[in-house]
Amino acid sequence: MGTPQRDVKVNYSEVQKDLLIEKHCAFLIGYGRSHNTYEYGATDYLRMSGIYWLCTCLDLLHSLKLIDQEHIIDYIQKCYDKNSGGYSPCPNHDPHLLYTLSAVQLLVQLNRTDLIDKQSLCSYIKQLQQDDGSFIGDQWGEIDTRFSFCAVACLKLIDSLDTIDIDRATNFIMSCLNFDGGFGCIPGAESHAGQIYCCLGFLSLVQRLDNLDLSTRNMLAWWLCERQLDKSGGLNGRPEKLPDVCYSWWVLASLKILGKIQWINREKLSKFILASQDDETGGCSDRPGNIPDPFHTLFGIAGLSLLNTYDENIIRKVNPVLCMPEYIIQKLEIKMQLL
Ligand code: GRG
Repeated sequence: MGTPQRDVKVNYSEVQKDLLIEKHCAFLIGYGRSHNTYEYGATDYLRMSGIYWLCTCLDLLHSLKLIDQEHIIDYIQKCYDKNSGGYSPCPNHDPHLLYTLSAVQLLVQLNRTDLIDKQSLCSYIKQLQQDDGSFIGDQWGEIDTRFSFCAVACLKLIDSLDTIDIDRATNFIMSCLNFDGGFGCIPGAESHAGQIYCCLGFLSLVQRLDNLDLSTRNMLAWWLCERQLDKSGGLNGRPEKLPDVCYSWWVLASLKILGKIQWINREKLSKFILASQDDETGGCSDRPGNIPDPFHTLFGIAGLSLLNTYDENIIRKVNPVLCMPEYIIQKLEIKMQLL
């Protein structure tokens, strides 16, 4: 008998089994409007990404038309820092690669790429690349494979990948590969499903997945499918951690890139995501019974999209690398590598 897994107990005979589309849309729209709550004030530092989670989820649910798009475009413009060429999470904060990607994704999604100053954006991203190929997120110098992903995702969306040194950037990503087949945030750091998504997404966007040999791909896919917990059916982000709905995205998208999504028990995971919906307020939380938020709502719905649990008329197909509706990626003819 193996070591017991850390897991949560879900009473599947009592939890929600239907997808609460209308409630989720109302939850997301309401979240964007509740400006005088404590949560709103306390989340300034990530607002641009919050708007991306909210809009992408609404778009996947065929409901982007329900929000005031002009208001969002106006907000993004206020977060543009013309001195650097990057975007900040909210006005008067410093620009950062994380929020620059969210801003670019939003402008692409809202069909307003005409507002992007491509040249300044490219030079902003270029000056964040270090000699070892890694990227710092902003002027304060933190290095993380998340930022490598953000850099290439932004550049890919504006068709300017040749701005940076791809060979060196790829070498840095490969230097973060661990003995277990996973990737961490810097060389030698513990494998984590979120970082694995960033590194595989990076390799997919620059079409260098061939850097991973067959045995590494299989070991990594095995590590990823071991994230599914027997009892709850939810996924965790690394061994000995509790399941969390957001890993339905980071793990599944990684498996999709590796061509191994069928290694997950689809039915059990769908049930876990549905059980994490709040049937009073709408929205999904990290695990059943907790408080919902737009982050877990997007990654729950996007996970269901990857699992093909629902027809495309209900949940649109999501692109597994950029986490944007597939119809947009196809319209832009953006090519990426999937195994
Ligand atoms: C376009 C979808 C998209 C993403 C942009 C920012 C980024 C690129 C990716 C983030 C990847 C990542 C690191 C996700 C993990 C997020 C998370 C829930 C971290 C929590 O980590 P811990 O250690 O939690 O607090 P665990 O679950 O390990 O206990």
